[in-house]
Amino acid sequence: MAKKRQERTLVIIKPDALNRGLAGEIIHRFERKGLKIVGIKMIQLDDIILAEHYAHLVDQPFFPRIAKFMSEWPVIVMALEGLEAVNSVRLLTGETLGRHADAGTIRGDYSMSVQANIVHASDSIENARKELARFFKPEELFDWNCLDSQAIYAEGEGEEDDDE
Ligand code: IDP
Ligand code: MG
Repeated sequence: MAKKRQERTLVIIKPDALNRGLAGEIIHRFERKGLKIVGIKMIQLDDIILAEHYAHLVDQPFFPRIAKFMSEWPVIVMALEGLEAVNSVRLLTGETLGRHADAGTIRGDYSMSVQANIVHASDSIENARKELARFFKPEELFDWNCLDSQAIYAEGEGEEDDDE
């Protein structure tokens, strides 16, 4: 099997989570999993960045509602790092429609909605790279050595070919 590498991925804590006082719980879930926060800030999105970010949805009839929802309040953007972080964060996030998402996932535990579904998470390594560049300046992302990483991973994990 191919080498597993440290990846970075983008999470957006959406306005419904902020309005419901869930931001801390969401951040806590990612931290407890063992994902490393390498960037975090509050920003207000506008129509231009939302049209880019949701380019795959701009022609959908519900797009104006999403754009209004996502720009009416601030959001928290987060960059998370870990081995196979893109997939790991998607698994923690759960499927798009909150009321169908598996219990135990963030959307499954906190959302009943398709639009108000608590978080955005990048869906591929390529999109994570683009989305991180869209929302963070290089100097806002930090390379730091987390002391806990020796407990989170086995020695050498991710450095050698993994044949599981
Ligand atoms: P994802 O967030 O699970 O990756 P996408 O299909 O990329 O799902 O959609 C992006 C966001 O657009 C969703 O998280 C959701 O907030 C919103 N959205 C997707 N489909 C619908 C819909 O049918 N109605 C309203 N909002 C939607
Ligand atoms: Mg998506």
